[in-house]
Amino acid sequence: MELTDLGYDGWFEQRSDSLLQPGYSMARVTAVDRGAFLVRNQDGETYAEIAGKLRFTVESAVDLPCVGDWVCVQGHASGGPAVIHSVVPRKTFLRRKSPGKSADFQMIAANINVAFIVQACGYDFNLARLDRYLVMANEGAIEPWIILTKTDLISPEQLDQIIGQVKHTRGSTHILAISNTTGVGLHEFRALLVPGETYCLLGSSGVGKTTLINRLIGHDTFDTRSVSGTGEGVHTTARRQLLILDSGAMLIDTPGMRELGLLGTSDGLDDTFVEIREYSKNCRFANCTHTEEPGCAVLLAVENGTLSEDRYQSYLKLKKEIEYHDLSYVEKRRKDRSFGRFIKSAKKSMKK
Ligand SMILES: Nc1nc2c(ncn2[C@@H]2O[C@H](COP(=O)(O)OP(=O)(O)OP(=O)(O)O)[C@@H](O)[C@H]2O)c(=O)[nH]1
Ligand SMILES: [Mg+2]
Ligand SMILES: [Zn+2]
Repeated sequence: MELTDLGYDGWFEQRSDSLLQPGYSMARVTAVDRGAFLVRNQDGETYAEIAGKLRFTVESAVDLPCVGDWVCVQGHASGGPAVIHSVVPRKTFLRRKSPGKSADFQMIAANINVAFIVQACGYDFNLARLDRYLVMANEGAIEPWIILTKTDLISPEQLDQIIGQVKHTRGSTHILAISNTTGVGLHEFRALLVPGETYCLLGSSGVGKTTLINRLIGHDTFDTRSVSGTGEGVHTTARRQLLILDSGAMLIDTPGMRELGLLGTSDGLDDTFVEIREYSKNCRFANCTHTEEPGCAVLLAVENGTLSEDRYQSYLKLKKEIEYHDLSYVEKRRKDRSFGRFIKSAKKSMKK
């Protein structure tokens, strides 16, 4: 297996040249589990650790390797753990805000071509949550596909209705309905996967992400667990890992995300609500917030029914959330800096 089979190309080569030192080699991160890594290159897969220097110089957790990253390693063929010295810039990424008050981000995966946003028909299907994932994919420059699973649990009419709902309001997004149980749609799903490209499965716990992978591989390699009707249960998949299918396509399984109330910057928002961006060009004020301004073309579209109320509310909610987090991020940085200055001057006065 060559590096190109793992997705390495000129884009990464250009950006890794200056990072490679004698004795280093390129490898791709295939699994991350609480600070332990698996990396793979033409010589195979091995455990890896982060070099102390890398750990202590990163400014934020997002600068540490995540699954899908290209990294420069030392001692890949040594038999012991390889040492990761640097992370090559990411072509695309999936990230979210860290849970809790901190304004930092958490990387989910990097260098993904397509994100499969998985929702189970029935209890799990939720347009607002879908939008969150779409924003996340768009922000990271990743093409999203919506995969509806468990179609065997609903009637064909119900399925038509769900698909109609998605197409009507999120028209441009690709959608595929499957059942891991009956096998419907699996052939079409397989046909989407291109050798050498990387795909990521995203979605709540219990929607059937790992089951889908097991179906593709043809045997139950990875643990799955049944869930109650409401989807309540424990996470089955505990770590993020990249698998290489026989076809040569790569798939990243992720643990289900319980709460996705934590989005990144507003970059992804406009690309997700394209029609709102279009309407807003006709708002009277350039800085219109589309909430109360006179001459707001977005409000007008809601009023005359060309923009659905639910879509508009979804937009407002996500916009508010993103702005809140953006602000807290800027504030945090400012505080960090002034704290740094405080430490410095304290040290100086101690020396005196
Ligand atoms: N009826 C039906 N059940 C399914 C389908 N796909 C998966 N399941 C069942 O749903 C349960 C959860 O599936 P998993 O594959 O573990 O779900 P997951 O998305 O990987 O969950 P996490 O790893 O916790 O994020 C299992 O009991 C599966 O057998 C499907 O298409 N139809
Ligand atoms: Mg799973
Ligand atoms: Zn407006």
